[in-house]
Amino acid sequence: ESGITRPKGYNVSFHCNPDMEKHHFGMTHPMKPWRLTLSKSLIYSYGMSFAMDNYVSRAATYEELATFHSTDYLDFLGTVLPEPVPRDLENQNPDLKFNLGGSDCPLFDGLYDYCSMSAGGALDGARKLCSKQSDIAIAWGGGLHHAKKAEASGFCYINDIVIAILQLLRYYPRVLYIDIDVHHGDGVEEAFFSTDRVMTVSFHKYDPNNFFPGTGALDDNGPKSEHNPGAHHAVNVPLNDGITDEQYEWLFNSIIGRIVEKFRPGAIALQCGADSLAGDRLGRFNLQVQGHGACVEFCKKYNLPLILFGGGGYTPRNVARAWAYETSIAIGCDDKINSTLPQHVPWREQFRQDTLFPTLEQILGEPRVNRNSQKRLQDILQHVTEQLRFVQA
Ligand code: VJV
Ligand code: CA
Ligand code: ZN
Repeated sequence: ESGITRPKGYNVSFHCNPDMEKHHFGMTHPMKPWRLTLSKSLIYSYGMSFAMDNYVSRAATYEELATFHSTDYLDFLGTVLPEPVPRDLENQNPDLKFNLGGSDCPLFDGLYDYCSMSAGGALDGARKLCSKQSDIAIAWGGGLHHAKKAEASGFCYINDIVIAILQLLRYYPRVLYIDIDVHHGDGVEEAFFSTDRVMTVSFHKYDPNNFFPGTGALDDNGPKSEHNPGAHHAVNVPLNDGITDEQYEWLFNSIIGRIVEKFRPGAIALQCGADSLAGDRLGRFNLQVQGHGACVEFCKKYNLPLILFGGGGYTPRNVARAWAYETSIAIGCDDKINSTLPQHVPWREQFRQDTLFPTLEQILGEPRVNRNSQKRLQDILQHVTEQLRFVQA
């Protein structure tokens, strides 16, 4: 008895495929598709599946992948086989084709199936929005924002987000893309650099020499070449280590509020990378599950067709908490679920604490020093506000 009911006249579709989750990037690689299994186990244990339409994602077809990716790249991706790379050479292999086979983007068994399922879920979700069969679509297996037209990058091979947004653009004149992964959403930004029909906004840790991918400075706002309609349509929010829920929420709400008002999107695509949470293996922020979820809540309030993607997230117990909480926000049952984890959730010991909302002390022991001054955050908001003078709906 979970007490979770389906809201009338309001549909959330949930897209996943258990076959995707069994793939391995390698024993010690930080990207663990298994985190999707842990997330679902929490979502199902809370009884949320009864309040959603659940779909097993199919693999996207070659033609669907080719709406963004080059056929050269797809052909190679479809035929390469995992090849053990000698340990001492893996970081200095000089001629990786399409950046495939290094330590960030290794070749593994079933790679093409893994990628096409991730894209299939995202694309199905976008189609549910277009057909008005759902109000919010969820594809936690997607969100692979670094992949380029003909290049793998940062654990991402196929850019499911770009493919899903291209689908949304068939029905909606303008799409707003928001990216709260701790890394810069460079692949999505670049894909839509020359159109004014997509506005991309990424919040990320920025340190060009020490943090991947090194792009996404405040004044990188799209090529300002003479007749580029896409100029000014890339918003970048570069942040420092240790940002807190309170600061992030203020900045997120202020920036997204202004953008929605000016750009008037017909749909919102939100990448919910969970590596922006405190205690992430690769991340640097101090966000808690509540602060991360507040971004989803804020976007939902506009009552626009909304698609939620996964993305990064390298401490699986925190990823599962965030995506379970955000699923509850999408459904509208966040006020009904118990903050104590369900008694019978599989892998309960993985979670360490039995709460959905661990405190910073529980997560980190000692919080990370916050290197974001209020002055700097105000300057960022000021820059974005000025940038928006060049944007019209
Ligand atoms: O920083 C980098 C690139 C290097 C070269 C490769 N070495 C391993 C690391 C430095 C310059 N890559 C980043 C990529 C981050 C991708 C984030 C993806 C997302 O969250 O935005 C969306 C899904 C990086 N940071 C950390 C690592 N790579 C890393 C890779 C490993 C590893 C440990 C750390 C790969 C294999 C193994 N350990 C065994
Ligand atoms: Ca980001
Ligand atoms: Zn990331």
